[in-house]
Amino acid sequence: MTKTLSARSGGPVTDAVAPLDVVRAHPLCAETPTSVLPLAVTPRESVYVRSNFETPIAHGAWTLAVGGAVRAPFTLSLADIAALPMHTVLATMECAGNWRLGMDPVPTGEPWKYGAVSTTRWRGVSLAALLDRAGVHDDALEVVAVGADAGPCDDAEGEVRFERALPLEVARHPDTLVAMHMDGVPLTAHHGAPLRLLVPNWYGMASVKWLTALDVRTTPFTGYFQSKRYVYDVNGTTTPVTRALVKSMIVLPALHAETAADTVVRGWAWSGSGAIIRVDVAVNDQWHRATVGRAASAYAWTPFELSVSLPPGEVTLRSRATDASGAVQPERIAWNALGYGNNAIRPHTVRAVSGECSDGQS
Ligand SMILES: Nc1nc2c(c(=O)[nH]1)N[C@H]1C(S)=C(S)[C@@H](COP(=O)(O)O)O[C@H]1N2
Ligand SMILES: [Mo]
Repeated sequence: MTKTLSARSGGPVTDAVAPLDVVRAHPLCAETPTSVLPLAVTPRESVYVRSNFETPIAHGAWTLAVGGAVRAPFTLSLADIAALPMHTVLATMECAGNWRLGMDPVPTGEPWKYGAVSTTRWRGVSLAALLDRAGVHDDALEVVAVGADAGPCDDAEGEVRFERALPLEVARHPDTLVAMHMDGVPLTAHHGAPLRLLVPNWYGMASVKWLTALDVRTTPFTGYFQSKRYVYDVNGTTTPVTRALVKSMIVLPALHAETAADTVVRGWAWSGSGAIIRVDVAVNDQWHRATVGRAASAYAWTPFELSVSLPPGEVTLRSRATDASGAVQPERIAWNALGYGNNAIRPHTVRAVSGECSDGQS
């Protein structure tokens, strides 16, 4: 490969940050603001960002190398990739650390509230098509996606690169993309320009940004971001973080907002292990079955709503989603040291006011 890469250090964060809730500026970690969470498709500039290192800058032409346990390794330019058949996938993507702040005690790691989740359109080439062209060996197990970003990490020596393995059957799924576009325009730097993976149904860490290589392996990958991070660590026993756990989020009336007593509670539910088949909503501990709508795609969050008459004053709402695999959101999760996968039911308080003096859901 001809290019060399260096990390962007310091310097101003781009304009794209304004419509995000910044958790950390360097490297950029920023949530989708509460105000746009009611939208089915997240506005482009408000799609959450999670970067472990500064955004890498390419010197020279970007290339993607496909190799490892394959019959015919090859390297593609961006123009080569742009000439291949592409399709669009509308998908909800959530960071595995989303709602870490809701864990007790709060684990170390980025202090995410509930906005590290967005839904947007990704356009790219099927990873499967690239693997087929390379001719994957029969004994292959996984595909390691290599990012251009690297840097120092706690509990590791030297520079660590962002690399993650995907099981071969997930890598071969037709909607696992090597994406070039988000929401109809080329990827922005923060979202992985010029190339990234998009792995529907999996927590965000699988969707490797700034993709430079795909390395087919016959033995399990044990890199830093595979075995030391993005693992559920319960009393020292670790299991990898994979698919997004079933979850839901009330978005209207907004958290802490004043609302008319007669209102409609609305929200989103999603899961990486099956369609959402049921959502229940509690009003001060009294559970009701909500109406589940249609998701805009098989990988996008599903709307739910419940018409209610709230008692006046402070009201605690909760939502609980169930997916087709039978998975249900728990009241509490098993605490894990790195704070991943918090899909516990989250209390959502609002203030109900009766009749005329209300100004609705504003
Ligand atoms: N190369 C690289 N890819 C990466 C990351 C990273 O730090 N470096 N972060 C991952 C994590 S943890 C998440 S949640 C998603 C976030 O993608 P986004 O910033 O486009 O929302 O990117 C994933 N891909
Ligand atoms: Mo993440």
